[in-house]
Amino acid sequence: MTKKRVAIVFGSDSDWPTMEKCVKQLRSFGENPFVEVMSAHRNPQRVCDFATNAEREGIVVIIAAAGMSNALAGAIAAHTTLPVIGIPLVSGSLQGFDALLSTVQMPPGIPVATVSVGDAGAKNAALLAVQIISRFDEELAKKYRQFKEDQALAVSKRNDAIQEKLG
Ligand code: RP5
Repeated sequence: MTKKRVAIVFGSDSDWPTMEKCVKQLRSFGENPFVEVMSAHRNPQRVCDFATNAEREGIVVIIAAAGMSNALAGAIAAHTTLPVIGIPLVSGSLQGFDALLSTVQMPPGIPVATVSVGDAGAKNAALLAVQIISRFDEELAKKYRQFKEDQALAVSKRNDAIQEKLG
């Protein structure tokens, strides 16, 4: 396992079923992420301390996820110069639409790279973090190229199965 270059933080332990997928995807590339539950609304001081110190601790990319009114990604971006990837999570009566808007609609000057809502976003956030780190880690870049090739092959195999059914 490599040193912790990616931090994955999320607003509640209730987000874990989705965020576990993000952790697993990163681990599949040999990354060993820092993981912590923290909430911009419920324990804001911890969020501020984490974001302020992350770069000094060796973190390169921060993935921040929350449901409902997702302030986590934006609050972290306010306190760091590291790239922040935001995942809007499905939670509450609006099922992630609220989190999507609050994550993606950052004011100019404070970017948050927002990925899809929910499980797809959790997976894509991990892949995006890998792509960023790959720019200065050739071993990781090789793994990512392989991942893309495997994915393309899987699609082609699925197409073969459909073509067979068609006769
Ligand atoms: C958000 O509120 C969390 O990220 C979670 O998605 C949602 C509900 O949190 P809990 O009430 O389940 O702790 O801040």
